[in-house]
Amino acid sequence: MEVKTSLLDNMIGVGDMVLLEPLSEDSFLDNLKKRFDHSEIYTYIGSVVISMNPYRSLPIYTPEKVEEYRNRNFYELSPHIYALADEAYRSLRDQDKDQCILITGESGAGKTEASKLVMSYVAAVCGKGHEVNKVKEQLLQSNPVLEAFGNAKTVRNDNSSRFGKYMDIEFDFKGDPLGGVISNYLLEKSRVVKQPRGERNFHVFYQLLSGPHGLCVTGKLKLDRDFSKYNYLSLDSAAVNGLDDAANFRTVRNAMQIVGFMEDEVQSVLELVAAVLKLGNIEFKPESRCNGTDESRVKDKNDLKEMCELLGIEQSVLERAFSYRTVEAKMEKVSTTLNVAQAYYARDALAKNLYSRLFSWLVTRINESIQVSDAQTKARHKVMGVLDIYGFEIFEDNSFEQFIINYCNEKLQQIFIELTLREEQEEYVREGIEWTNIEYFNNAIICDLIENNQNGILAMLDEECLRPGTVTDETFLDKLNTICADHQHFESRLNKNSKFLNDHSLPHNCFRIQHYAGKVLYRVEGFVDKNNDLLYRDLSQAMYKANHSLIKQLFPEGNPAKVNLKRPPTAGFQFRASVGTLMRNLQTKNPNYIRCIKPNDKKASHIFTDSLVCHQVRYLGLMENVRVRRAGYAFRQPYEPCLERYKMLCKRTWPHWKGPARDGVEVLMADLQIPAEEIAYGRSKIFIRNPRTLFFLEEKRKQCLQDLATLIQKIYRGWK
Ligand code: AD9
Ligand code: MG
Repeated sequence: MEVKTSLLDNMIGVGDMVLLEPLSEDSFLDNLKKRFDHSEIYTYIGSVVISMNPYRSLPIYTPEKVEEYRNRNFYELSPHIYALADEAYRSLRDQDKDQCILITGESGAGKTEASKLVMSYVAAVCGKGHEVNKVKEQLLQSNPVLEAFGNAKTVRNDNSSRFGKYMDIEFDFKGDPLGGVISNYLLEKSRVVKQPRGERNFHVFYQLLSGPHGLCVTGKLKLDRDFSKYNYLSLDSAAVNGLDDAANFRTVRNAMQIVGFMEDEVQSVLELVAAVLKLGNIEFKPESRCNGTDESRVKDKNDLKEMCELLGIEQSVLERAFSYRTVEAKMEKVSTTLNVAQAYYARDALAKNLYSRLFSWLVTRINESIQVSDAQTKARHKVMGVLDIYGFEIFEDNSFEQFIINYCNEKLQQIFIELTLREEQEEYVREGIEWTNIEYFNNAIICDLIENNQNGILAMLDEECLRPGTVTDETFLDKLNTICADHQHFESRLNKNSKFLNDHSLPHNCFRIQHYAGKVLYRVEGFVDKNNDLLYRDLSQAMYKANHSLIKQLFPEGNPAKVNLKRPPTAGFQFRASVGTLMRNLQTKNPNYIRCIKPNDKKASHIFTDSLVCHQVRYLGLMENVRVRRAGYAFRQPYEPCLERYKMLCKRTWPHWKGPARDGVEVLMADLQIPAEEIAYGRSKIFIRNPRTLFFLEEKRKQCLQDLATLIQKIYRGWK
């Protein structure tokens, strides 16, 4: 039987880690390696799918494969992401259970590819017809658009998502897709103005410069094809092997059209992208004033002129905003001058804001196209959410962004713990099945350290950002040191009583958090600034005045009628709120997990670096996951469907069993001589300890169906 060869073949390791004998970290890694060496990139832990990045295209995503996995049970075929997608989709369609697919793993592990595989599988197996196909196409084509604007080449991944994405796909009662809603999380906007060595800016900049001559060079955009002409494009890695920017640009434009962007909208978007490039080329020089201070002046006005022409901005207004800043004090407006450093700061802040607001606008615009109509919303519909979000990050230099990303991962781990581990245990209690408690680390304490409303790190950062007087990253760190000093997951040297006083791996300008995935050292420099995320009002007003409808929309706070608006919420506050919403959303759904693992740091196929994989296995909590699964029962099913499926295997239950389904199942199992220790009878479900027992039942059933078919054929021939 196929099941046996795929899940239990010694040559290629076991397909379900629950079956691993003996279980240890070494045998776990060994099994992954064995399978990886045989191009078996998927392995289960019960219903969780581990996905190893093969770094090469494998022939396992063909339409034939889709057919193979369609309507089949999880254990029937060898492990595959399609099995998970099929299970989730059928459970949504047939049992009315909203689903979410949670994909985690570190950068380059294959999350985005996995999310696209799930989406394309579901698109292939769900409804047909002109309207439905249009919806599917729009949902799928939103990917290249968002990837062009939100992905970039990094040292870890040539197509790294620099934003988090959650997409709810909505279906009608028949399981046909109606539309969707995308939420985006924290675009890494600092990349717009500066990229680490060996990395690129967002793909779209290079794509546009590689676009048709008439569009980017001679047309309104007046761009130079030479990447090195632009300050915001890093010089050392502009061209990436295997990335065809020109071809990708065509794909993106085509995708924008399918998603429903109008030609003039596409043009506006490209104007904005071009404007960011030109903005980066504006440079400043000091001009001495009689009081001995320096005031900033734009050096060469050509780029400024071109940028202003492109966006319909009055040149003198923007020029002034790079030399002066209006501060309001006690209802009075005071103009202060900007020095050169401040002017560069203002320029970069404007570029980051322009780009990140454009990105959010794109998401909103895509949502307008793919959203489900009011009438459809009112009708009963079902939802499948797909979460593709940055994995845990531990770099040499960790800043505000890593802090926020790791916070998000703590929250996801918490959901994982809550839903998988705790639910598992609670189900046994509910079903009245004996269960020895498994100890597991609950990371709620770390989430609390970060997000507690009163004394959490984010709340204290906000307090510091809103406090009048001189606020610096150091004053923020001081505050942390006094308030968090005793927290068992917080480490810092500044506090006199700190037990880390002599820990020289912990510099003075840093704090360290012991995350569930490991210790991370955060440098506080930039925390206050990034959390504040302020744009000088003169700049937002200059943007609002633009004779360009898109720019105007992006800077509503520049409207002079709204000057007295309250300060916008901080970046940390917004992120915490959106993560909170996301968690509440996920908690209402049935979770399906894909845990992605990167086999090596070289983006190479066929290389399996043990230490790297081991690290990921640890911080994804996979060993814990297997332990819980093994301590309990690998498979469970309510009595009715179980009896219905297997009743043909026993004369006493076939064709009809009169009486409670549970009694029928007991009779059936006794008749098949399934050992008592293999089975537990819960209040509403049967629990099967080992998947092998399930294989045995499935095999028997298949045999029985074959015998029956042969018999029917014989009878039929006899009649003829
Ligand atoms: V990041 O956090 O966005 O930086 P991801 O999303 O985890 O990261 P991604 O899905 O982009 O990683 O995968 C990285 C690269 O690995 C892809 O561009 C592919 O070249 C390669 N990859 C990943 N999964 C597969 C696969 N199933 N088959 C073939 C794959 N190649
Ligand atoms: Mg990605």
